[in-house]
Amino acid sequence: VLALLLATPALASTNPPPPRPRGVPKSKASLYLPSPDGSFTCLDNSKTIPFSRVNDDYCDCPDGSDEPGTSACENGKFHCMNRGHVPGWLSSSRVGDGICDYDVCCDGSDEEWVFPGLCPDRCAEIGKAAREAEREKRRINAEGWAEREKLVAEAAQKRAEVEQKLEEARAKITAARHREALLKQNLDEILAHEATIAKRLGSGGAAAVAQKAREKIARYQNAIQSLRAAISTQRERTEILEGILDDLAKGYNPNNQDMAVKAAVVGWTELKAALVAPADNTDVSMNAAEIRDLLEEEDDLGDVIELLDMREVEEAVNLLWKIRAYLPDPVNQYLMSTYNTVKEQLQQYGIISSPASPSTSSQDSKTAAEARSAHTKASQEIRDLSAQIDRAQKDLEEDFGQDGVWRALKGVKVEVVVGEYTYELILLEKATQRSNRDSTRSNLGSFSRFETANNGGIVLVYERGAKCWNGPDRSVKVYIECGAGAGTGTGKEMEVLGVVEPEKCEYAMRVRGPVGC
Ligand code: MAN
Repeated sequence: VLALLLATPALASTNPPPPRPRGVPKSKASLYLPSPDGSFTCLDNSKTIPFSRVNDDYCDCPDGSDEPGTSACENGKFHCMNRGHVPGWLSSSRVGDGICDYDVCCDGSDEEWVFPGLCPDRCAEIGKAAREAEREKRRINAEGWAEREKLVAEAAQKRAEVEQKLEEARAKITAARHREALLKQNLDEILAHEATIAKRLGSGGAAAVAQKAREKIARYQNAIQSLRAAISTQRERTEILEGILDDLAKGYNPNNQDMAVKAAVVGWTELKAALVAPADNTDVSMNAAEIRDLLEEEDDLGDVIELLDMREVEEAVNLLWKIRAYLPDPVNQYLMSTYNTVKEQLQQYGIISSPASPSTSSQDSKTAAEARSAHTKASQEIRDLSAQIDRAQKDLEEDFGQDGVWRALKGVKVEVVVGEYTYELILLEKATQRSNRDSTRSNLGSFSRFETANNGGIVLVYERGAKCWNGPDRSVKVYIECGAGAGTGTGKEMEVLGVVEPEKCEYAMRVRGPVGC
């Protein structure tokens, strides 16, 4: 017995291994050896049965392990070796049912024991095709990965551009805020200044100021009048004296040797030669002291003149409105109706524009209007820059997937015709279904998020599309697969492999592109 025991290992190495029950892989062969007492223990250790009941077409073990090669156990699994291809596991129900399950058991072993010859071994051919498909898949993957790198670089470039724009906008907004503050201050100063003038005109009474101006003008006129009279008297006197001197120069006797007369004649002759004849209309300078007094007098005339200078036609109208406050009612009514009629006619003929621009206060003078417009522009610039900053910040916070690669594809359009519809996918934005018959469009939803598919792939989820009649809002799940993409034009990076509608108004799309790698 001892010798026999010692010899056993040697025997085992030379003898062929004991036959495995049908449907058991080599890796589990040791579990299907009869025990010394000829029994078999279910693989879940729940039961021990006589070994003869393995593969007897009756299910004993709760885990189905006693029937690896028959269809007796519901939860059993049949192993096929598939030499020349990869081994497969077929669920027991498909064993010995008269159907060749080449998709799992290319060697036909699932039927061989019941229907010998029904399913000849096709593993050589199926294995070769599978290996070719695998090679093709790897090639597509490699291509996809290479393209993906380019997309990642493109996405990084785009991100850098957004960051730069953000930085620029931030720098600009600081300067713009400063400018806006200065323009606001300028506008406020102008408005305050004009308000003071208007108030002075208002409280003192425009009529009173006008009266003052009239009085002042009358005083100027009187002053000029009296100066003119004085000048005229002086001129007459001068003419008489010049006549006397001329007579003396012509009629005197030089032989008399009267030195006084001679000196007078010589002096006059020289002076006359040097004098320029006065123009008739020259107003000789006014009484300087009187004019200075008039100008230095403290009053509102300067303000009136300033105001009239500042305000052009419209402003003159504004002034008119202020004056209206001091006019008696009947005059006011007449003025109003005339004003309105003229205004309407002018508008009708397009001579003046009808509605006042909302940003300009109708009370603004030209200077104030310009200051207000400059300030409004500066405020608008701040709003624009602020919107730019918001957009850039939001963009930088957005989820663009791993390496931010999707940034390169946001907004890219991918289209495919399937049956009676054309499906249009705007990556990370929206999806549409268009009828090829009448071009009516259904909104299939807006991009809401990334999801991970069961196989680990990326899924784009589009939701809240047009409501389906008697159904949900339309939505699409886009399953992305790895590959270079073979589309053309925009979206050439992506290729739509198929669109289905597994549930009413719930669509599933398969798209291949580098972003799926
Ligand atoms: C349209 C399309 C279809 C959808 C039906 C539901 O015809 O959007 O895809 O199934 O509406 O009524």
